[in-house]
Amino acid sequence: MLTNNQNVIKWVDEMVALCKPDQIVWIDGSEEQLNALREEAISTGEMEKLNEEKLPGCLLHRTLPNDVARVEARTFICSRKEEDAGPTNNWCDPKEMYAKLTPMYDGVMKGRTMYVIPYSMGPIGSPLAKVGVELTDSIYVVLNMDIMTRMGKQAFENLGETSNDFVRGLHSKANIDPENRYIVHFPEDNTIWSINSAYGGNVLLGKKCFALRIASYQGKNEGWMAEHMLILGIENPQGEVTYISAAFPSACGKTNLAMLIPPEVYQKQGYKVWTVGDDIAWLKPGKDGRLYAINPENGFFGVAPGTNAKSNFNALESTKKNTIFTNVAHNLDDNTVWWEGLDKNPPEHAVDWTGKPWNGKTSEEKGAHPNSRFTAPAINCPCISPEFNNPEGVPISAMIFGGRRAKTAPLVYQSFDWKHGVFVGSTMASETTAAATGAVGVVRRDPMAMLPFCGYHMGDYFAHWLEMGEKLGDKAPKIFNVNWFRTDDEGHFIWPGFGDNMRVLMWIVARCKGEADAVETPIGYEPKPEDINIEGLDIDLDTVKGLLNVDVDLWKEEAKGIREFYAKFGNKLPKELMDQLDALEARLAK
Ligand code: OXD
Ligand code: MN
Repeated sequence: MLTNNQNVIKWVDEMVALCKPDQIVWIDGSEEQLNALREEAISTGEMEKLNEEKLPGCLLHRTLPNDVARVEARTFICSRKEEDAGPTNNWCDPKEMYAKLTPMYDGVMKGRTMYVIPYSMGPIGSPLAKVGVELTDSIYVVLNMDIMTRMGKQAFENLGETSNDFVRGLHSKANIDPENRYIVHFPEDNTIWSINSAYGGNVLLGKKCFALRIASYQGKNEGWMAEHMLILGIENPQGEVTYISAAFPSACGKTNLAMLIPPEVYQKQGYKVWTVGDDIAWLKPGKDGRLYAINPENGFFGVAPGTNAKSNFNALESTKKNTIFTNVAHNLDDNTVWWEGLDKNPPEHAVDWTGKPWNGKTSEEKGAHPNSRFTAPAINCPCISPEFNNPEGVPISAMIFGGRRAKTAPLVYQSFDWKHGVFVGSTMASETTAAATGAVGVVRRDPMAMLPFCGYHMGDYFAHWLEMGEKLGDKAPKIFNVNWFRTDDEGHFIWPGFGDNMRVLMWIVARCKGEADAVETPIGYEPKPEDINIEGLDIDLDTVKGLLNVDVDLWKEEAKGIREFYAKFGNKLPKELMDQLDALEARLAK
């Protein structure tokens, strides 16, 4: 046992009595213990050791084909009152859910070892950090949690001997039975139960389950925010850094933006970009009244396909050592890994993500699953921020929302004020692409990119955003919306994206510093086209004008769509947001 905290000990005892493992191993986080677990996982075939020269310390793992992604349909928020979960979450009465799951956990770890993982979300000792304990029967989970969190004894030291403020996570692979797979949150009990999955997003309970679903609920009660946001810093040639956080729905390039490489025009002048986080931000007002953010995670759980030296050099570099690869192709020629979009040279002698022999030169099938992942330590990232471990976090000057919109949303606009910014975030949307199943071009609303991750009623969540704005007053970050994905009539992206997105961020930074003008439109403030720097790009000023165009007819349709969406929230929708919608419609009608 690594702690004298009776709350922890009592709960672990109860869960042991329920799951009946053969053995209990408390994870202290020492390299010695972790190495023994790596060896054990390699010896049983759970993990494969990769080329020690090319990928030192790296491991490969495959999950079952029925277990490759988060399962939103089987994810529950079990608050006591149904209305506290709201219309966007699956809900079940907590008593009923405990009664249903308890028999499934009964004896589930017979013949297995239970690992007790203490971890901190956020730097140890940070006033913004929180402790969790995950019980699991999976070595894969232990090794991933080691990368993604501050794991081990130190987390218990942070908790202290008497505190009860830790998140209780119980995970069992059980039989990886998709019919009995459950990812369940009991926000009022600080508890997460996950069963019958071994896929990262469902089982690394510190990430989406704790750091977003449970933490968003805690943040509402405790006066802070847990958001699905990347955090980056832009350093100017004078050495001043401006921090920005940004929320995009899954698969809209958060990791790419977080790690962007400045275009040459800015590099020449001495600008730098620093990554603080690529997925989750915890934000709290600091002593000076500004909003400070930490990245509660300690690594990146990134999507592998499409990651290459051009699309995201820094992410690729991050995966060169001490990384776990899940569901990518295994190159047997040199015992390395490959995924679609890595390079134009797929291996001929390989094993695909399902474990079958695979020839990348001739096969029609994909070598890596589209949701295959790398779990990479943040310290591997060449542009990791020097403030990454700062317990106080970094002050946020701007918050950005965005999604994939072919025509409606312009390249960038700024909200009129915080309230209007909350409106913009609450109406965030993406259009489905051909990559997803179902119809193309359908608008999916995903407020603040939190639709699958908000642990309580989204109407209350919007109200919490509005309250935070009241509290922050004129120190509140400025709120912007971006859209990298406008297309021309042939469906081609107009804006180059990737590193060139920095050109848009530079206008945002200038706005925060009061150094750039803006034009007022019915939807918000826009840059003058000439204020977007296009030096060295293949596009001209007219193209920028086009990218900034606000099509009033499309926006009238958009407003109708928002009204329909808002109806879902009933009387929990803050009146301020309905007022914002009315005001938008009035401006469009002028
Ligand atoms: C993720 C997601 O894995 O948002 O980060 O789905
Ligand atoms: Mn995410």
